[in-house]
Amino acid sequence: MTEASPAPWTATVLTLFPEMFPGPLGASLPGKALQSGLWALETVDIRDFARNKHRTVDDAPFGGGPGMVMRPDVLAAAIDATATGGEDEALIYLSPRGRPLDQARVREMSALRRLVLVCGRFEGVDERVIQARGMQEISIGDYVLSGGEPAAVVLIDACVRLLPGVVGAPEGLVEESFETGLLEYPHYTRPNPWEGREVPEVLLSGHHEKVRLWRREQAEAVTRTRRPDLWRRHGEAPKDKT
Ligand code: 4FV
Repeated sequence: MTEASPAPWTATVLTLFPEMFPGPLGASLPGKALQSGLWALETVDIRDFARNKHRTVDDAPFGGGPGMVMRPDVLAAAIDATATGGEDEALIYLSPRGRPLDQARVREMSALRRLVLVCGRFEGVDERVIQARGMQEISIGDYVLSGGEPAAVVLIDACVRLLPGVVGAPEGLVEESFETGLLEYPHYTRPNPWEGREVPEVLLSGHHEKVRLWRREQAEAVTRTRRPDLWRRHGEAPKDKT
């Protein structure tokens, strides 16, 4: 009697628009990995937990103001039917008020067993359910989306590509942007020249150490100019990390 293989890394999305999934996650790298069972995607329709015959999931904001707010009771019922609260599981609410998403956080979440992702709509969700259920708020950027679903797709895509067996060349994962705390060096391929533009000579030299050093200099230069915040953090990082 073969014991069942453990469930793969799973993303469970609580949304009012389950038809939005898998969407982009069903194509290319995440799509192939989904087909071959390297990860799993579940959707839960929050409206299935509405309590009245009109299946209402939102209501007017206390204190007045524009728009609507997602009801705490309906969302809590959906969360309670889905989340296990296990320590290898994270309950996340995507929101502009959240902690900015970065590669370190992505790495942590790709190492868990399961993510339960709550996608808000309207003006957002009632604050009490965020507190009562201990949701971790994560933001993908300082702008306002029409819903949390696109943010959930971004987060899941970033995690899935770090899962074992998903990317063909895992060595490529270690030297990419943010893994080294730096932005990535520039890339070139054929044709050379292109529109009269030459590829940097060193990349044609076959001298691996010279290439590695040039790429290093390029990564530092572009980080210094475009992301002084990252460059400062990089400067503070313990030397062996760099
Ligand atoms: C968002 C973000 C975001 C706010 C109101 C959904 C929208 C609507 N989520 N990073 N930026 N969410 O704009 O994660 O409910």
